[in-house]
Amino acid sequence: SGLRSPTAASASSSAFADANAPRQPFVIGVSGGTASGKTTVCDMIIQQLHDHRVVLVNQDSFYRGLNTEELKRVHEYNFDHPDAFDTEQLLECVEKLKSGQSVQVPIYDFKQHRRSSDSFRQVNASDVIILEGILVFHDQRVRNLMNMKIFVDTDADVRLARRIRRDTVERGRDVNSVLEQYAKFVKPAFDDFVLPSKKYADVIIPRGGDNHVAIDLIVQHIRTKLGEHDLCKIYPNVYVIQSTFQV
Ligand code: UZR
Ligand code: MG
Repeated sequence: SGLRSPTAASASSSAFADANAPRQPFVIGVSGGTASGKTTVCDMIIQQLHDHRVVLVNQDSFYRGLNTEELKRVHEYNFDHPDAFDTEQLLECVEKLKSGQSVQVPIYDFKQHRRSSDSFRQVNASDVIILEGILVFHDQRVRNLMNMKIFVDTDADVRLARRIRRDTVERGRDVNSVLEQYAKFVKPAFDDFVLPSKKYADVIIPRGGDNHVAIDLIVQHIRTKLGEHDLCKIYPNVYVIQSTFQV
């Protein structure tokens, strides 16, 4: 007969692994150049998935705090280089969330270039984890934790315009320093590290948060994926039979 115990059936079919085991969260990576609309895309996805538990983890939170020497020469510090982030800590954090544990995410201050020494943000287990940042596709180990990778593709002039507005209004900079930093670090690092990581994306969204069609499609896909797991939970046998065909 086609019926087998869930454990036997799942031996070679990881997607339908033990139906009684707690399901793993669906991890989405959202990358793209600075001020491309990553956060907006994430917010729109979260809004549309209001009936699920979704958490957003920003790579920015894992910026290493600058020491006194680095702070003195902050204009020479490259915030757009992969080494500016504590990737080991980010990795550990996402691994924990994926296994259903809650984590403490650091709080980074863009004005002081420092981490808060005494406070963290508690992030709890959830159905969907969104990992957002300019370089979230850079490290292979982090990439491997993702079930879906989205690259937000917005023209460089649009991004620079937004970046100027955001850094002067929200991050306490003056226009000259923003432009200088852009030419010296942001643009070269985009060309060297961010753009080459676009090839890992499953989906590329042109025009960022303005692209409602793309966001609808992505949300539909996530819902389908979450729905599969729900079905698996409610009617374990349906998948036991299916997975024997797959073997
Ligand atoms: P998004 N960044 C700062 O400007 N200051 C900091 O203390 C830390 C980071 C910038 C960083 C990068 N670079 O371009 C941007 N610079 O934050 C990434 N220069 O943020 O993904 O929201 O654009
Ligand atoms: Mg952002």
